[in-house]
Amino acid sequence: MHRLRTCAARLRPLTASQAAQTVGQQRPLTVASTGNTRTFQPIRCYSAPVASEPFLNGTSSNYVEEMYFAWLEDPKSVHKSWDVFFRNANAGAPPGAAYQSPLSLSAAPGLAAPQLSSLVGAQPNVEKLVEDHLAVQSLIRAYQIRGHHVAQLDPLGILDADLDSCVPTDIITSSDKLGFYGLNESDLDKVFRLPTTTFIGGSETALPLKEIIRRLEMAYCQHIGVEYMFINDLEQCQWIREKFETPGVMQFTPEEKRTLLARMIRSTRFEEFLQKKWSAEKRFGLEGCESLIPSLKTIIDKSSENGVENVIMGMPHRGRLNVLANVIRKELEQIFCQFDSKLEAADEGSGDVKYHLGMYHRRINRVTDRNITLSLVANPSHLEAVDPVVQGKTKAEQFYCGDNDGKRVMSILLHGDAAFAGQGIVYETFHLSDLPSYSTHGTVHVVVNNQIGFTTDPRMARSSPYPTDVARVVNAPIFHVNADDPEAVIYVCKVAAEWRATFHKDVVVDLVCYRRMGHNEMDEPMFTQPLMYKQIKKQKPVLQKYAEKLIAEGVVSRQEYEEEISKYDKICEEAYARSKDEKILHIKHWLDSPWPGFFTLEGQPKSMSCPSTGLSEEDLAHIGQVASSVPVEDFTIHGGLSRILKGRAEMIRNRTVDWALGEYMAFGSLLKEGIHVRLSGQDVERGTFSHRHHVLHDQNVDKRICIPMNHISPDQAPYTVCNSSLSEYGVLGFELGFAMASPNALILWEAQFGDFHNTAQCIIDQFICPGQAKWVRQNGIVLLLPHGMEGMGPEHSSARPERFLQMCNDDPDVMPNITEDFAVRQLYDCNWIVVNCSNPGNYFHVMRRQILLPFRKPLIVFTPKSLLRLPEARSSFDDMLPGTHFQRLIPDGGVAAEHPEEVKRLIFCTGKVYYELTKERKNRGMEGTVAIARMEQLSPFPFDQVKAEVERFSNADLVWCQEEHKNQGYYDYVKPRIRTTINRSKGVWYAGRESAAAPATGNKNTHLMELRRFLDTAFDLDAFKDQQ
Ligand SMILES: Cc1ncc(C[n+]2csc(CCOP(=O)(O)OP(=O)(O)O)c2C)c(N)n1
Ligand SMILES: [Mg+2]
Repeated sequence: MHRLRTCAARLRPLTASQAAQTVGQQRPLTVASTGNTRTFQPIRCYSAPVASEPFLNGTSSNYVEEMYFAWLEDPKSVHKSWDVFFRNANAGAPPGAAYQSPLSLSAAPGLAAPQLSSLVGAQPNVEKLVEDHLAVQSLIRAYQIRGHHVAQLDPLGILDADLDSCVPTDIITSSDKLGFYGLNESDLDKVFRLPTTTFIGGSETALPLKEIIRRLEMAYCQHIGVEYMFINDLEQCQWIREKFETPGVMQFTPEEKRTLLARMIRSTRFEEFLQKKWSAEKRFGLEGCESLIPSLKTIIDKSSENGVENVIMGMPHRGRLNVLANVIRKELEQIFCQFDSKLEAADEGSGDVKYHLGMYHRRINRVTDRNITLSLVANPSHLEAVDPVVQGKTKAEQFYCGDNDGKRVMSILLHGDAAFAGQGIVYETFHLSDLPSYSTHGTVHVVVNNQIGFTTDPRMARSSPYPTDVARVVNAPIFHVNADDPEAVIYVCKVAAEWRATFHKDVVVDLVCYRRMGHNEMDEPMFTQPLMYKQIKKQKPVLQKYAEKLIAEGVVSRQEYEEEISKYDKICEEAYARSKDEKILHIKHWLDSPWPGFFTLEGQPKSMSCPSTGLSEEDLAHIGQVASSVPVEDFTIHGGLSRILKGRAEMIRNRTVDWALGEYMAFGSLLKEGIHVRLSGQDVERGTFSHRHHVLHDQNVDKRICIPMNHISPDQAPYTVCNSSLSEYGVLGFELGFAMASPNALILWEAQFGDFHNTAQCIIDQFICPGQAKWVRQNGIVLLLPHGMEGMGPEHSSARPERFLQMCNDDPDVMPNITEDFAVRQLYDCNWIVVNCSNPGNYFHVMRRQILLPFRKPLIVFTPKSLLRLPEARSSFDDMLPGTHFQRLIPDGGVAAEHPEEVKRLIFCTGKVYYELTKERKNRGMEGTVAIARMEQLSPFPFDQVKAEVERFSNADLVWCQEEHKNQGYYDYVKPRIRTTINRSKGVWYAGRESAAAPATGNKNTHLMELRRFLDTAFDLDAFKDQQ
């Protein structure tokens, strides 16, 4: 490579002064382009040495580099003139002097390189030959790069799939375009040697120009448009060229054609059946893109042949029911009963519309006779939001089965054209594709490109030529295909699956199709796309076209074709009849991720209790020791880190933990118990606040790292800690998907600062909060959201607790029955758990509880910033020993508790403000009159413990104190619940910042003044007198 670069560097064009010395004859070249005639500046100086030729710029120099490679392997593989040129260049000829016109093309091989002094000398015939060969090679390259622009991709024949209506000037769409290359019609019968970077020759090494153009057109300008020349890997480009350029490569056996026809029949007749039975129901039919079904089946068959056992899919509304029926093979009666509005749901929760539900199915692949598991991940309406979720689930399945390179588990993502181009999450997901802790080793993307998004034309929907251009960012090849040519579709799908199996990189299949109906079956498309839909009405359905083709070819008879149709119609009718027997809808039949053995057979938790989350003194000491040492030899850590580790060792000696150690104890103990822990997010390895240091870096050896958490015990589960890409939406979606795969793992996503979670709002609103209610599947993902008003300005301050609390499903106005298992039952009933721990001991417990609970719920944790290092905010081992557990509410245990009847005020608070309140109380000497209770679990609300605390301080008034603004934070959530707890017998007064639009001030002084003000209120026992 180095030699090539050196040589290529010598091939660069001369500087202006060098060029001036060598300028020879210059010929203006005229070429006709569509419509007008353009005069080009001279582009070649043929009497000048090769080195001053513009063809050595850009793409051409790549071409020369490739030729140089080929020459290195076999000097005979390049034209004689290039052989001489490379020999001279390699022999050290100065720039501009390496080119020599060969004496004769038939000169004996092995001729010694001529003296450099004799190099210059023009031989017009030979020059013309070299010139024409170069022209032909440029022409081949032009087809490889731009052939897809003229491919016939649109089945309707009215739109350009690439929005770029101009025809490239260097593609020979008419014979006058030959002039662009300095060629003319008389050259068409001349034979040209083919470069090594094309496969159009098959076994031939030279072809007449006419045939070269014909073959290029066959390869690049028919129903397949291949976009790949941006890939900067020669091997990958060659691989693709071979697949598409080799003559006759697209051959199908009659058997394959019959299978394809049968699949087209299923796809088409399924939609027709639904239309017939439920003509007034939305189903987002596939009409116009029926070849999607055979396309997916081909990808799956081919992947199964290559060893894939598990395929995880994500897709939008379009054709989803068809995919469930004909790809995943969900029982038809189950699908049909979803159309019966009278059936009652057997499961709790809201359920979801039929075209959002997920599915999991294990079966034998009929083509390969191998077991295959197919799942379709449930998703919301929010287009593309499921993409990272699918990737996370795929990664997890790969991880848990030890599939390190994606040979056994893969993902397929389907997209609509408008959504693929428009939704930023697509880009975020692509950017995860090659990151070590996020890669799924290649995803096959299939775009249902019906050239419309609801009512919007592509021209109004995107600025990129193709809807698929986003995939270029990761060098994924893009295969555009006219979806009305089912064989072309099948071929590209085979290649896509092989690409994934060979290179383990993403690939895109762009099914250019149309949408026969409106956006849904109720919609009138003629309002907005009248001409397109006039054409669509005339369009013969693809099944009919393909059947006629096969009948004409004699592959099937009309009778066989009709029998196949009746066979499938009968299957549908029978399933329809069976669906009438269904009395009840079971959403749990639509689970996308079964958790075998975790629940009872009826799907219930195995108990309604949670064991103590405490840990033995030895375990605490042992994990503490790992956390404060470097468990590998000859590893030099940074001096500052040594001090941190010493500090940790000192704390462990004193049987205390700070926040980082508390977390270490939680993660370390779970790992020891065989629970995989995965912590992902921006800069999580060190920790945004430089407190965590889970990955140590050798100061002397580049990229040498050590993860002490993986040195806790020999048979522990692995710990994954990974700095993520700078994405919230994508990465949180990914971790949510990861957490779906298994209940026996603690999966955490940490925001850099809590407020950044809102760029992942869709994952929170659409998946995490209502996921179980919509799709039955529980999820134990943990969100760590740094939160706290510390004078850092409007951003970096608030994780927006109010939003999470507003979405909790518990009723503020109903006092629940306090039973013995109340605390666990409440957790079981909630949609998510929201906590704000004030000390590391409690944080440790809530992390462990997350796994020791017999069910899974999302956990939202507002985590501290300044408390990470606050000496008062440490915990003792005593708070973490066996028998201890998470405290939902930490009651006042100080002076106030000694004479509770003397307490005049009970302040409820949560999180960091507790330390400001206790300091203020001490300063004011009010420890006997003001009690402070910490609400550590905000939701589900600790009704029982709040009640006990209020009853204990029966003479006290009640204040909720928070550092957040009044319209933010927790007040609106806790106030009605406290009132319900006390049967509305007292008021709940507010001490905190006033309502505001921004979460925090940017001015430090204002920040402190606000703090002072609300502390004054909190301790002014007369403050609320007027309001009583
Ligand atoms: C994030 C998001 N925004 C808007 C919508 C509303 N919507 C539903 S379908 C649709 C058009 C989708 O077009 P396309 O991706 O091309 O899929 P098609 O329906 O054509 O198959 C829109 C805008 C949505 N579902 N999700
Ligand atoms: Mg569309």
